[in-house]
Amino acid sequence: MKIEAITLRELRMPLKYFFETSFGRAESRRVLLVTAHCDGVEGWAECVASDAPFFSYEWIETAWATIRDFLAPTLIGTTLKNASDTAALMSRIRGHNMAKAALENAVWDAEAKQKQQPLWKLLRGTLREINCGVSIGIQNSHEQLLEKIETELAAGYQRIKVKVKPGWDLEVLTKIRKRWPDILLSCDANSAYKTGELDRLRKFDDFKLLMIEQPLWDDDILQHAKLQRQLKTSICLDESIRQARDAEAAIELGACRIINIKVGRLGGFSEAVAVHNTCQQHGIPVWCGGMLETGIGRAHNIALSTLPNFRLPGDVSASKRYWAEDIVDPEIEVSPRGTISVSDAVGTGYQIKPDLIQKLTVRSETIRRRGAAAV
Ligand code: OSB
Ligand code: MG
Repeated sequence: MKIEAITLRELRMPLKYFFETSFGRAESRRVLLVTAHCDGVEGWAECVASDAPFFSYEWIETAWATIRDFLAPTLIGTTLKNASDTAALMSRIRGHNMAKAALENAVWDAEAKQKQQPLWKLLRGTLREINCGVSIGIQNSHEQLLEKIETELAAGYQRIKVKVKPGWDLEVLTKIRKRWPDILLSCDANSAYKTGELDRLRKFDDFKLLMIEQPLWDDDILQHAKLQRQLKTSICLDESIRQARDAEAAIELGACRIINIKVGRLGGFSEAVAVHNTCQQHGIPVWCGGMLETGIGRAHNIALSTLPNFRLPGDVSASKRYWAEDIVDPEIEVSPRGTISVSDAVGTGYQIKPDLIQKLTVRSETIRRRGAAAV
């Protein structure tokens, strides 16, 4: 498989409803799409870097520049046996996992199309139906959050995750549990707490949560291990796990009992599979996280979620929760049982909509063998 060129596109897409985490509110997304042109086949992927460096240091501009100036040039002109070979070629560039993931995943998509196989099979998935939960942001009022939860439960979602931060936590969780004593419920702090807040964090044990996701610093493992010993509630790590070695360290230190796998945060499908396998060997269940993706990233999350250790419902939910019109056909739909059935079609089973993508594109650039050329 020869990589001939890489196209970058930035789209602007308004979110149907704002999404607020402990680090701020998003009303729209700048979406970075990557196309790998390989032997007449086009592989597509989405870079999950956000509009601002809050979730991690990466954001749209660093991803674009790093792909254009460093990552794409290491791949263009090379002939690969498998998509997973891209990871070694890009390893000289330190960090920038979301940028790397977009390239690697675009090549996986191309490989699946070239081999006329479903992507999930190429990834050695086994599950034919994946279990879905939702992540619900911080709202303007407690009542608004309760209403949202009611809507999502009625739609069939199997697990509700709410975002928390100091001041939007114990009181609202009390109200949720009072109304729904038995639902599968978890929370995500996105690093909003410090070790000095142990008394507050211990109160989370009253809510029978499936997990508390990333309570402490985004780059920490040791303090999470100390905290896990003080809590009954299972800690799940998201931001802290950037590669399989981090998962190994976290498991060995007892920093978490569950791990969230995000293919963008981990630098691509091959490292995501490695984290999955490490967790499986140690009896740690994983689930697939989300980054407010369009259908392109969402379709990749679905393929990954077919691996057997994805034992908990993921943040993989329907297109219509985020977008007035998604950029794939069919849109991602969730059954009334809160599941997505995985297609046997070649690639992801979701086709891109070129006209809509063209309409939403605000800039694009194709990188070829000799330097970059604007399109
Ligand atoms: O921490 O899981 C997170 C969205 C943006 C950044 C970080 C996170 C999230 C979510 C949304 O929780 C999950 C989704 O895509 O539905
Ligand atoms: Mg998270």
